[in-house]
Amino acid sequence: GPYANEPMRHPAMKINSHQPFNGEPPAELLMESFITPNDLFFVRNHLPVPDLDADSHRLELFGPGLGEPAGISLSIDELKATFKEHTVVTTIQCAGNRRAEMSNIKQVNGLSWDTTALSTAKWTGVLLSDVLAHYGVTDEGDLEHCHLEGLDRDITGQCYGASIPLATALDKRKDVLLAYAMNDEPIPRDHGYPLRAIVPGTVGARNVKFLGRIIVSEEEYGGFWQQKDYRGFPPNVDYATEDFHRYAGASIQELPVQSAITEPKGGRLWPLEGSEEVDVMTIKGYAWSGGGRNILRVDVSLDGGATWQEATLAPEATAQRYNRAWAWTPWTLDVDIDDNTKELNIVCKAIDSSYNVQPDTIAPIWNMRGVLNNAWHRVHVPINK
Ligand code: MTE
Ligand code: MO
Repeated sequence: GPYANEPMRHPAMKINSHQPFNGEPPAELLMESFITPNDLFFVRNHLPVPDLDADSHRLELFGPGLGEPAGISLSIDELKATFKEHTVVTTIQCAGNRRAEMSNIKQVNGLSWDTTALSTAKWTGVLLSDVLAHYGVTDEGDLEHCHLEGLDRDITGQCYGASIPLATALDKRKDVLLAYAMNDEPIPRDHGYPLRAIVPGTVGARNVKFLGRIIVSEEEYGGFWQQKDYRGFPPNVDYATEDFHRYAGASIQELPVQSAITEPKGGRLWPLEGSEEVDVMTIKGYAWSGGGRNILRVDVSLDGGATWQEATLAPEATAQRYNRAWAWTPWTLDVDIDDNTKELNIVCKAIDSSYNVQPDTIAPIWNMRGVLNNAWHRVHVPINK
């Protein structure tokens, strides 16, 4: 069948679907390093993983300026030979990250991701802005969109594809990459071998893997995942009232500010059996915002949001340039646990460089697709000392 030739996966991945393969790493392993090892990077596939070859791979470009109507065709070696190499450390987050919590409010449609449908890698490739500038592509006139098409296909031949604003593609400070390496290795098959679009600060869905075609256009990409999925819906629209034509909200591009607690785990007695340290709890988590917006602060509450303390932010994160903070911000907070503490209601919320804040509850941002859950993350931890 179509899934006969899938790559090997790390046995620790929590599998949300087998065919296509979708998995997220255990939170404790994910938080062990700023850069996620390739085999622990979450995987979100809509289709079977194609069997491609870097040596014979061609990237085709179409649209005004790009050799219309025949287009331009480039090998990966030609890309490397013609354009300057560029490296970006960026976090990719799926729009469905933290969907499981949203489905507790009311049923949603989609994979049940916990808090780790995001990962961080160092990507190397060439800047899409350099490639487009080389051929004289500008966003003058009515050109507004840049389509990115993958070479993974369903049984009817339909491929995965998406589009980003042409303004994003053209802006060299947005660091959009045509990447051929992930953490200094050829990109693993699950993550887009041999070529992938990296669109920092933008929802995972637009970071098109197995990249085969780029089309500059007046129109947004017409494919299913651009038109019918990865769009926002209001909380009053559910599958009973759904009308895609009327309610097709704008496509999701740059993501909102996000944070989550990764340790301790909610509902599990603390300290864990066999722990030596019973007086200090180290709370760990991550924060991240779209559009390159830096994380200015992470506030943590132990009492459900009544009082707050400031978490310590990872230095690799705070060193990122202003509004080019493509990578996440891991954070920690050590708290003293005295013998009278019977439980903690831990909450976190992050503030980004636009002073955007996270909504305190999920219900007002509930949507039938279960995307964009960035409400305060809450874990209840019973204490047993
Ligand atoms: N690109 C292709 N060609 N096919 C896909 O299924 N999934 C998208 C995006 N790019 C997808 C794709 C989605 S929804 C996400 S969240 C990211 O890839 C996930 O990237 P990863 O699997 O490397 O974590
Ligand atoms: Mo996604």
